[in-house]
Amino acid sequence: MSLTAEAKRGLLRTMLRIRRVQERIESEYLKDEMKTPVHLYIGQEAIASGVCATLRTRDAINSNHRSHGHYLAKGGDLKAMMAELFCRSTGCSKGYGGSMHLVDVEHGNMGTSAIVGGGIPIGTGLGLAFQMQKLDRVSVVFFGDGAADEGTLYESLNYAMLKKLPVVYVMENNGWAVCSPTLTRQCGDNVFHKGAPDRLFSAKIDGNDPELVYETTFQAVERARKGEGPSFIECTTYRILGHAGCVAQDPKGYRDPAEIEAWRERCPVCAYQAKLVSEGVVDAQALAAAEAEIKAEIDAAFAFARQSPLPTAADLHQNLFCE
Ligand SMILES: Cc1ncc(C[n+]2csc(CCOP(=O)(O)OP(=O)(O)O)c2C)c(N)n1
Repeated sequence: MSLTAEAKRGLLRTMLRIRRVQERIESEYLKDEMKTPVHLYIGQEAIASGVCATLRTRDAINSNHRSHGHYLAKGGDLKAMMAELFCRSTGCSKGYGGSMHLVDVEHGNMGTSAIVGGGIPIGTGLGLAFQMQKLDRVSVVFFGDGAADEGTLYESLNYAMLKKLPVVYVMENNGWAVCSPTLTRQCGDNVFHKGAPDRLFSAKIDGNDPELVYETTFQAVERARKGEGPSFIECTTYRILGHAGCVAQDPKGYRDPAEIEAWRERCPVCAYQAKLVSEGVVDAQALAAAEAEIKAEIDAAFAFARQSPLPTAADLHQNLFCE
């Protein structure tokens, strides 16, 4: 499955847009206008971009606390996302959810859970619903290596394999869960790396390579659409910034600065940009135009969020579920 030049430009544009949005949030966070914790996605952009480029609007994704990249790559509206971070009633969750609860059902952003591992059974259930309703839709679940320590993954995978559900499990192994490195929590390679030829397609790939992420996910999604069951894709990557908040708020000290520097040098956005320039797929003029467009979009989204009304006290009684 080789990508066209247009598809490659699309991948780069998605990655660049996510990166610039994250940088702007980071730079404005200490103003304390966004009354929500934020978990930034800088360094992991190739995963959301590569995976979501294989999906149709009606396909579903389920994600976690670090969800800005997933939401945007799946077609979520930036204005509604920023309004949500500013806790405004125009937000994608009407200001009830904040950064960790982005929803946009129209584009298949079915929800995000701040409970680590919580989205995995929900995404599995969506796959079951699609199968039972005979819908040609695929469910993708994004989760971190920390969530892979949770029992929900194993229960969900077992059930998805048993029922051959159209679910793609995307584990983003960024090396850390808050301050704990992966290898102090997991004994080497996960058992699912071996897969099971007739029940589970499994791959461990470089999550900083957007084309590899695209190609691998494409296979998994095709398989799901044909009724051949679930897939497990582990993408190795790195969280460049702190676990939550902006740089100034990161406790530091738990990671070797040399490790961070080495991964900064492998920045997926810079590397892909350089690759596409060397292939003649983009040039400096096109890149400058994309940067200008993205900046204008971000300016407009921040202005929209700031000008939007806060929810009112009466809104507290809306959207409640009670029998
Ligand atoms: C069930 C549960 N346990 C603990 C937490 C606290 N917590 C929030 S994020 C996080 C780390 C998650 O790590 P990972 O899944 O690797 O995602 P990453 O933050 O690295 O993207 C933890 C432990 C939580 N929210 N839910």
